[in-house]
Amino acid sequence: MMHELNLVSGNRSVSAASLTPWLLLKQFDLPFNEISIDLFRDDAIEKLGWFSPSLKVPVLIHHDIKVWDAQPICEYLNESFLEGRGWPSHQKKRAAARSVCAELHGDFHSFKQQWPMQCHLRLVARTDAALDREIARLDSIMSCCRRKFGDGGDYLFGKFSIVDAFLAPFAITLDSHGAQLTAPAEEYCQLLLRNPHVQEWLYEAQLELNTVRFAKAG
Ligand SMILES: N[C@@H](CCC(=O)N[C@@H](CS)C(=O)NCC(=O)O)C(=O)O
Repeated sequence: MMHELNLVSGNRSVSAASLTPWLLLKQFDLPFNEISIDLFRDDAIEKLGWFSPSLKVPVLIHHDIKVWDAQPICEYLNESFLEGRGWPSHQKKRAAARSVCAELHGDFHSFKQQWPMQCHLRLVARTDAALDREIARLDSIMSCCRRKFGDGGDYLFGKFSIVDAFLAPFAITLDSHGAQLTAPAEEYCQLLLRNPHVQEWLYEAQLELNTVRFAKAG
């Protein structure tokens, strides 16, 4: 069926940025078509060029409107389809949720560079001082926000919000590397990993990896 929202996304196994808006769409039950680009193929750049001004995914296409980059895509969905429900309703929580999202999106350079998301791979938890600091900051974001703002539900600010969609790829990666977290942070990561849509993403990532392995073996 054709829907008015189209999400251009990358591979399930590696495209952390695609997971965020995909999870928001799924969690809020917004129907959408998905255009998947295999970033490992030689023609990826050509295909990205058809859809994406930045030559990166994700891109959201809504009629003649194009939004690229996970953060503005989530904002666009929030204002156009969710009547603000993408963020916590309480102003204090909303301010903190927006700040955490900006930090997750713009910072954590060592984490993103040294531990890129690779679903289903069990990886060695090698770190350096910069990465250790960023893991500690992630832990403190998760445990402090749960403690201070987590009333009304099990997600970071109680009910599911955009910030949880941003933390999902971090949770997958922390888990893949067996990172040692405090109990509240670990509990929150495991909740994200058990989310049925995250499970669906991980299942499809596994299928994708099996297809690659099968093709290589053949
Ligand atoms: N800040 C951007 C990052 C987008 C990004 O880095 N996308 C990667 C995939 S996760 C990409 O499209 N890479 C293009 C390539 O590998 O050719 C966002 O959040 O949307």
